[in-house]
Amino acid sequence: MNTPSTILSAIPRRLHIQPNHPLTITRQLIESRFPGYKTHNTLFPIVTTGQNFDSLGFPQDHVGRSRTDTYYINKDTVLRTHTSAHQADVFRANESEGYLISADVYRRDAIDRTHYPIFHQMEGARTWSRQAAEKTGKSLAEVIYEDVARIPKHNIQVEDPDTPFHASRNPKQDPHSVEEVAAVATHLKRSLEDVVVTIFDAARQASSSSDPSSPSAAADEEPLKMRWVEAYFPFTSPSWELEVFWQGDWLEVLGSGVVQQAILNSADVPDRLGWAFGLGLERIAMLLYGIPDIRLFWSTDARFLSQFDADAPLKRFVPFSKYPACFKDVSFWLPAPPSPSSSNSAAGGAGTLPPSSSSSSPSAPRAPSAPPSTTAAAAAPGSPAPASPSSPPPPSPSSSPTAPAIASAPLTGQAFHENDVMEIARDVCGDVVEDVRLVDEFVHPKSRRRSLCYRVNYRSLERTLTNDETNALHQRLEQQLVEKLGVEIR
Ligand code: FA5
Ligand code: MG
Repeated sequence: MNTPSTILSAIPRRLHIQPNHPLTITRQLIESRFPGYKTHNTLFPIVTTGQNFDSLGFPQDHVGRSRTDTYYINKDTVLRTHTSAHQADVFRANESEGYLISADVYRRDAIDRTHYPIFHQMEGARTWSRQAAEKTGKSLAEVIYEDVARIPKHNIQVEDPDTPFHASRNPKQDPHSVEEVAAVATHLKRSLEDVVVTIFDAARQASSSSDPSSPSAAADEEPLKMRWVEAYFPFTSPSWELEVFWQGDWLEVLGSGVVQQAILNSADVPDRLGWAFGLGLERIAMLLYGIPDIRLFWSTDARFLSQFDADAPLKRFVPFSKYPACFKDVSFWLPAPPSPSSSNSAAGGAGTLPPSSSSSSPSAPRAPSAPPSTTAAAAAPGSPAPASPSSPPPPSPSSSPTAPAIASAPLTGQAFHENDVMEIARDVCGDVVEDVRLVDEFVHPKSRRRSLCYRVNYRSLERTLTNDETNALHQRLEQQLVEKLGVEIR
């Protein structure tokens, strides 16, 4: 069990089904674009490792399974890290050709404006039956293209390099023909582009009808830009992510792909094939309303909640204030490796480099400050490695000679991982921590000890913090880092 009480106590909140909550309104708007799809909105968040990982083809040594990334309840059960945990069960129930699952998901992850340890995903899938197609006398691809023609058209230019196959990362699955994959991919991409276009149209309409002097009205007049980027997931091939240009950078909104036939076969629906996606509901709601910070979704402040009404025309979010930020640095020495004889090797020991969030985070790119190349390379919760269209997948962590970093450490609980700092910050400071980032690292030339410096940005969304208050929080944070991680404050 590595799940803090702050996380457990948030489980009953279920923001995505609260009436008039922006996540609920966003969910319903997306659901309206998938008529006939069966919706599941109350699936229980504690699942088995079988559901979350095994059923989806995650290898045993996959970093997504580690305690640094995932909240365990006990050794066989976790807080689901993604809605894909329910794929196999819902495919097996075989109640409809398409389904949508919306749910709270849990991850130990970075802290910034677009990442939060609990967030909400919507999973969608659409499959077609080969037998049913045969009976029509048409090819399966033809049947799928007829369905493509029913998706509303848009005239937005979408960047799509359209390189579906990659020999090792995204091979064509044997049972599928090239034409079938192209048809499934087209249906998938048009369906999801339609979602984003719908969101942007709604946002634009809301802006133009709101007070023109309000800052959020003008802020998002940018034309919509989106692009498809090759991705990797153990449970789809080929796979893509969709990114949207937002506030100066590319924001990843979803992962998707052609469902691994093995999953459908073991769910007793071998006759079916199709696509699946998983999107971040907060990310979409941020685009829709112009909500600037993911912490706001958890606010119980009436100045936030009163701005959303499912029955009224959509209005852009009007930030109710911007309180001052307070930056404080914490520098510490990482603990020495457990045994002195192992100090000549950094591999796997405490005190090795923390992985950068773009290479280890099970999630999306760090906020819009990251360059596009890293945003495109972010790994999936399930991906063993960032996928970049030009490079082969890196070797598995245990065999990598060049990256003896933390991702490869055996899970003894002693190895330092950046996510531990993030979690302690959340635990001590709650939602008044806006952002935590590594700003410096240093290796002592003689002792070879490694020191890290993190910059913590304190800012409440609801009030001005006093100096005494931030000082006290920062001191507690330092204490907890010492107690829980064994570091030495510099
Ligand atoms: C997944 O979770 C896959 N299960 C998606 C999928 C489903 C792929 C079905 C293929 C088929 P990923 O880790 O990229 O992928 O997360 C999906 C989306 O969740 C991201 O694109 C992003 O929009 C959102 N997301 C990820 N991490 C966070 C976070 N910490 N806070 C808020 N949103 C997040
Ligand atoms: Mg991703």
